[in-house]
Amino acid sequence: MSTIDLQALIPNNVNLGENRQLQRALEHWQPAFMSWWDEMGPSDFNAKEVYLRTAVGVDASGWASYGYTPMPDYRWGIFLADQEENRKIGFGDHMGQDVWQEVPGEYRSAFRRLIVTQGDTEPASVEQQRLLGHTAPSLYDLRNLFQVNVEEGRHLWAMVYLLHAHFGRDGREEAEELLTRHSGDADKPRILGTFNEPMDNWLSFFMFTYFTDRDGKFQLKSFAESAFDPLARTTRFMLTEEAHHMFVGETGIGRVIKRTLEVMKELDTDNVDTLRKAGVIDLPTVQKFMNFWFTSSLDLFGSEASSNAANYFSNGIKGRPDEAKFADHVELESEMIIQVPDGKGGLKNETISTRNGMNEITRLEYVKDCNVGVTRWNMAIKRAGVDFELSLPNSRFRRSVGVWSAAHTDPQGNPISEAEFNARKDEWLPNDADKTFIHSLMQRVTEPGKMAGWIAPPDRGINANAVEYEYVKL
Ligand code: BYC
Repeated sequence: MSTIDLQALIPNNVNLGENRQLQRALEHWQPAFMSWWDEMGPSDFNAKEVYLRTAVGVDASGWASYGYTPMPDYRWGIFLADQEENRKIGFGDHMGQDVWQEVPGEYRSAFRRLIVTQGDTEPASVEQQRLLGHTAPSLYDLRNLFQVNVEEGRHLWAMVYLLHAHFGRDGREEAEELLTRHSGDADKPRILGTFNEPMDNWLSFFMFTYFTDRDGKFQLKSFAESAFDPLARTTRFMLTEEAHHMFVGETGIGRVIKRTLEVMKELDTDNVDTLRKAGVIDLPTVQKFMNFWFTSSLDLFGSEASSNAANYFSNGIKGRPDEAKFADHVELESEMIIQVPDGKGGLKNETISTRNGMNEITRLEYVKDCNVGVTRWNMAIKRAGVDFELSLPNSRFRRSVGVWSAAHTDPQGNPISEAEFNARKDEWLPNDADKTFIHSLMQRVTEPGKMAGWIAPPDRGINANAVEYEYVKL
């Protein structure tokens, strides 16, 4: 087991104290991170005590401690999952060889690019969520928002550690750049599309933590297979924290639906205007927000056919999530079929090499996982006797990256003209009226245990505390 130094300026289990140069470089980056947190992190809550979980180790049975902390005092640390003895590369052309403790020169720029892309999303999400604290529907939700925020900050630390420890001067420069690009900035935006989308309401926050954090889960799982062992160990531990973020999304959407169903029953109606007047979010609007955030997150997997993805796989840089469950870990000759536009307003099958299709394989796994929550929400709707079913749109719908980015389809994935898409998009995606309505609901609730009218209370509190617990001392 690795030794954990919690007293150090930067808590860590990587023996940072024994590498003075690296320690100094990271201690130099730390004040820049703190300034970024002050300027771009949760607005106006830095002095408040928040009931937070802090990572203090990597032992599955007890890796976190809970207590009140002002967010700037959160102990952002560097934690890697324990090293596996004799770990071998599990896929690609180097299959069966020893994993690497240092980055091979020929793959340096690919690794750097991927670690920077991953690192960029972490602070981006904190920036997107910066103002949400002002309209939290309860103290419980406010605390969960801040928990997610500090942990995304820790995930940034995780990537910055790799950049500093393994990429020399250009790694240090990239680490600085991670604090200078900003979500939605016209001149220096974040790298990936979804992380520049504005997020000014809690329905979007729950959709983001359900759909976009789940992309994080699948990308981190792919890195957890990497032949570069420090990256694999770093991401394996990040996945432990990530689970709570998706829980926030799944239960958040579930509670919105539950509250709507209660009011539908009380008023005996499914009329959208009546429900909106009663202050709850009608199910068609939930569907529209789902359509938006799900499709945006689909783009994060990259193009269906990607030579980048093939190289990452062949070279052992990035595997498939849960690589062990696939039968063939080399995929040298194998092929798969994807659907592409036929150029005549329809679609056709195209055969590509499996290696080129790695992004699509990961995306398909992701869609399956997204459907688990949808099934659960639909069960609640059915139990309430309401005739409505939520569904994920087809993965050809509203794509900005990949083979479908130049085409238009309806949510079922049938190709349609651009004119038809534009004429009907208000039925499928949040329109101005929907957004204005959702905004009108965003009123802050600060009394412990009380919830805004549009969301049901959670089934239980955090860490065996009551829902009424004072999760943030305002
Ligand atoms: N937006 O060959 P392709 C998370 C670019 S979320 C804008 O298909 P590739 C989190 C692409 O960079 C997980 N651009 O791409 C969640 C490439 O550009 P260049 C984040 C995009 O390389 C919530 C070009 O299009 N982690 O952790 O096969 C809160 C051609 O694309 C987008 C990662 O993403 C896009 N959506 O695959 C907090 C893992 N998609 O080089 C955190 C690291 C693609 O031609 N990244 N492009 O200029 C990767 O593994 C890969 O870069 C991608 C793309 C899977 C994203």
